[in-house]
Amino acid sequence: MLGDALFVIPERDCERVNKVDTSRKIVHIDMDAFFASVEQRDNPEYCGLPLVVGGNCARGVVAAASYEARQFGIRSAMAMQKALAKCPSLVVLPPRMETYKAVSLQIREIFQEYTDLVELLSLDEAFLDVTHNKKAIPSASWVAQQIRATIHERTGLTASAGVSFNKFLAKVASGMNKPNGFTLISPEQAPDFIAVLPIEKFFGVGKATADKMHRMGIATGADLLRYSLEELESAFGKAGRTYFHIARNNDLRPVNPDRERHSVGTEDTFEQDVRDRREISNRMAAIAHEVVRRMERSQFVGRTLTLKVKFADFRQITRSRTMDYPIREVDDIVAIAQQMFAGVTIPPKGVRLVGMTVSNVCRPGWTGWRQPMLPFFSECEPWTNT
Ligand code: TTP
Ligand code: MG
Ligand code: MG
Repeated sequence: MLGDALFVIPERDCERVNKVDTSRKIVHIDMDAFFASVEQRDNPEYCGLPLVVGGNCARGVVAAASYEARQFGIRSAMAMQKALAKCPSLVVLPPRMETYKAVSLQIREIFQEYTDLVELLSLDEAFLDVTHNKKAIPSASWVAQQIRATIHERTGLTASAGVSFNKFLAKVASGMNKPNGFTLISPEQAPDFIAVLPIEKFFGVGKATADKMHRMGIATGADLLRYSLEELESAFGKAGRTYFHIARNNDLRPVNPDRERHSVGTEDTFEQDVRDRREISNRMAAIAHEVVRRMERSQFVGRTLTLKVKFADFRQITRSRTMDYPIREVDDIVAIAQQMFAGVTIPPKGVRLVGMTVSNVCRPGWTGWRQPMLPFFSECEPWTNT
């Protein structure tokens, strides 16, 4: 019950029930089996195998389970011992948070190519509001599909997307055809969709609330509709109001963009592929100027420089270096980038694009990612693989 109380939609974000706002276009994107998929990508020998990321010790917990592991009934937050009992051949890997954070930055950059209205919920998911998108784009569904394709192209990982007119529906939608799925819930479909939706899938309904609802004869959205606002409030407190409005598709919570920038960068696609190393260095200086201009504009200072080089055959490499001081100067960026570039072999057909990004923000008060993590790191040394 305690956890459930956190999920209350503020009163201002619910509307009078006879005036449902269906005008917004909200996209929710969530990576599939995130930590586990990154491990399968980086260790191809584990592709297709039941695999979990988490603590492999007596008190370890599963953080992420591959879809193959889920066929054995293994889920996030399950005790590792229980998971191993369900599938003795389970591959258990320790988390590599730095790698997951790097992928998270990559997908965040992709989201921001479509809109500034991006609200990150955790390392692997975000809401986007594309109602008033500046780019001339055909539809929110198109944006969602483009983002999924770009994520796959740049990271080798799959994501699922949901599109609807409010946050609740968009998030439920993205979970409906996982993995690698896409679901649109239109204003016309929403009432029927909510009517059959099990209450376990409702915003903020945990096990205790679900049990109580079942005792009250509430199993689906349609059942919720039979209860008045007063009845639900008296049974569930403020959360009752949320259930009342969600059942009527009233969820006006705005997408709150995360104002904290995590990186500043730019890239240059050359008009013609370039083979000459000196010519590329000159282009790098121009890119560095632009990066510094953007950093100054957004008052951003970071410690990591990432150089991206795309070759004529579209192969792409990235090199990163983290300094023990804030990177602010054009000369600094050029020097670091050139050091990294010195180790890159230019193929005969040349380079198509160079990009530079400064990340690893050094602003005071930065508190890092908000991903709520389970305590699977502690007490779990040393690692042993099964
Ligand atoms: P989720 O998006 O909830 O799950 P997922 O990406 O593993 O699988 P799905 O395809 O169902 O979306 O969480 C993202 C990552 O966050 C997950 O890979 C590992 C981490 N995580 C935890 O560390 N603890 C948890 O309890 C959960 C749920 C996730
Ligand atoms: Mg996920
Ligand atoms: Mg998620």
